[in-house]
Amino acid sequence: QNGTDSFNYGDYHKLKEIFTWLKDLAAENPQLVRRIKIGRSSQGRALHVLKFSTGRNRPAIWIDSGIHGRERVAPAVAIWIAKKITTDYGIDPSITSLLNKMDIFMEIMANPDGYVYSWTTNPMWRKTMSKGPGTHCFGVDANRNFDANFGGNGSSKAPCAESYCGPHAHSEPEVKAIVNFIKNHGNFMVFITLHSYFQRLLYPYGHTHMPPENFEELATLASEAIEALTSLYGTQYTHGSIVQVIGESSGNSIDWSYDQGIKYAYAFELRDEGQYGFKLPPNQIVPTAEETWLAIKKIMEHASNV
Ligand code: ING
Ligand code: ZN
Repeated sequence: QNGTDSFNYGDYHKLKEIFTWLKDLAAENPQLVRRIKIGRSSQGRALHVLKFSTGRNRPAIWIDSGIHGRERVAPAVAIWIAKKITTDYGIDPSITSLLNKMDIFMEIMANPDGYVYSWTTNPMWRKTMSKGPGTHCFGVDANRNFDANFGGNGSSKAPCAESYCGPHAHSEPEVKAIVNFIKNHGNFMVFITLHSYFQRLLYPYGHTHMPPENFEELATLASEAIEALTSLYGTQYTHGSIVQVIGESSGNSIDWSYDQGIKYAYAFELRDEGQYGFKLPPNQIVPTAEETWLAIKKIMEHASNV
């Protein structure tokens, strides 16, 4: 095989193929990319992070995808972006100067168990695959499991619910791995999480109607990011705080990361607006990735210049 060059970026892939791709990308770019294992899922699968770095002790950017099993386009977009970083470093002035100042960490498969279950058994599966006592239902909504008003409005305490927050904050090893990694690192400036769908760019808060301290800055930067995104194919996005746009949602990752001091915390809900929903046709993967990359670069550039 030809490693990551022969990978089909215009299609969805099983976990096994993605894990091979992760390994290949690091092996092909030893100067730039390292693969780090930050933990294991409930079912024992590795939680891998790709580290893009050209120096020591740098402030960092976090990008995760796949925290919800069925949102297949999110990891597909992240895979394209990771490859793009390796091909454009040294060529594209924006990513080159960024990587000369900051590191990028990408956790492409944040919920590998849920991803596998959505391939094998239930294409609409969102949650993790952890099992708790006293119920036949399984799985926790990892994006309600963070310690940010855990268990509050917009999450459910019922184990069978889609938005089940779990027995306690950070009960999910997938969540705990992110929390530990970010805390131990201590110098993340940007936290981006990729979801689908609805074409939205969201920022804190989801657990309170109180605006965060730099709300104006977050909103202005979001509109610039969207403008860049739309410029490519005309895809329309809306932006706003989570409470404004989708209502209360306690225990989510961007509220948690913002309260850790990461002042640029954003969630993308990628294409489309509902025509195909979670089953976005594969021929939209690369265009979605290309436009999203322009928005992500705007956010990273801003953070690197403050
Ligand atoms: N949407 C996200 C969800 O978890 C979100 C929206 C993102 C809420 C970030 C809070 C924080 O509900 C999807 N489709 O998962
Ligand atoms: Zn999601």
